[in-house]
Amino acid sequence: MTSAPTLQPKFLPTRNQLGVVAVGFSGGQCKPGVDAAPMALIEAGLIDQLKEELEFNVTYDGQVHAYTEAIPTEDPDYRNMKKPRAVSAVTNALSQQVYEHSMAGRFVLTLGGDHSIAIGTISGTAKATRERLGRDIAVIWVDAHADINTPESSGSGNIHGMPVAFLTGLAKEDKEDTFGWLRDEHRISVKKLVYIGLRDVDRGEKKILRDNGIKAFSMHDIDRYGIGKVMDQALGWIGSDTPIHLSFDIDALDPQWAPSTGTAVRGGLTLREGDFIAECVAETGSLIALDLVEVNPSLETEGASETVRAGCSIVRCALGDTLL
Ligand SMILES: [Mn+2]
Repeated sequence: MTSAPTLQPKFLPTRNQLGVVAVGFSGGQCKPGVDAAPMALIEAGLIDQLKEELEFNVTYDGQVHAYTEAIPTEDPDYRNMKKPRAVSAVTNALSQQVYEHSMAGRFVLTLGGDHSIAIGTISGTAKATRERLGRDIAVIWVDAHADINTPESSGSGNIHGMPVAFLTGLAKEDKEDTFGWLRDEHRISVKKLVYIGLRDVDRGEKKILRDNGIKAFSMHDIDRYGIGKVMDQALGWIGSDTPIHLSFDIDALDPQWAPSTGTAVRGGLTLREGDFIAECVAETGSLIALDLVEVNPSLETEGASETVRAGCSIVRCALGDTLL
């Protein structure tokens, strides 16, 4: 297919060290099946492609983590959150795994799982990057949704709609067993957060985005400027000297390309626009971690393999695959 990427990463000691974490967790929302995504992506050949075509040296423990031992039997709603202790415990454990890969100088690829897991992945790279490089990370959040509800502003109580609020500190933690483990070293600044692909944002979230001056490129911006200019602006906002964590929700893509996902919204990115975002971020040489979340192979029979295929393509593009 293509030759191995030639880009030299700026914030990793070597080009080709990759840590993979497979997270089979669906407790941040209500639909079962998203926990099967890592295995579907791996069975579609993703890790083999990364090894063979992109020449990555992969560190992967061979397990899809469900963290069943960390999930409490009793988990009543708390401050409107559903399964708060389960999501807190899982993301805490995941944060440590991602931190260890990142401290070892590996690019960290996390295969979700629902988007609540980003509380674990981003907190892990934020902490490791502060310790390893003394630097704050930037986050590019590609999604139909802003996922920035606080427990109080959320209508559903599903925590996969809240990860950005916890990561930025906009949602306050007040108990040790419900995200009380999140410390300043785990957090990200609202100034270093950029959204791309938004089109289903709650009223309360719009206010949060406005009040905090958060940079967001909706589908309207993509229609107006085209994805090329939007990426120039998004990456310009972050600057060329900041490590980037890319958190990619497959529902950013239009359901035409990725129908098998829990909260599909029409009017989304084309397959190429999704790949292009990943290619542009890869070209910066600043990317240190990637999440691919919300692929749910059980929701569609025919659309599932297409959705998995789209997910694999985005991961390959973010890891340096190019068309020529
Ligand atoms: Mn999301």
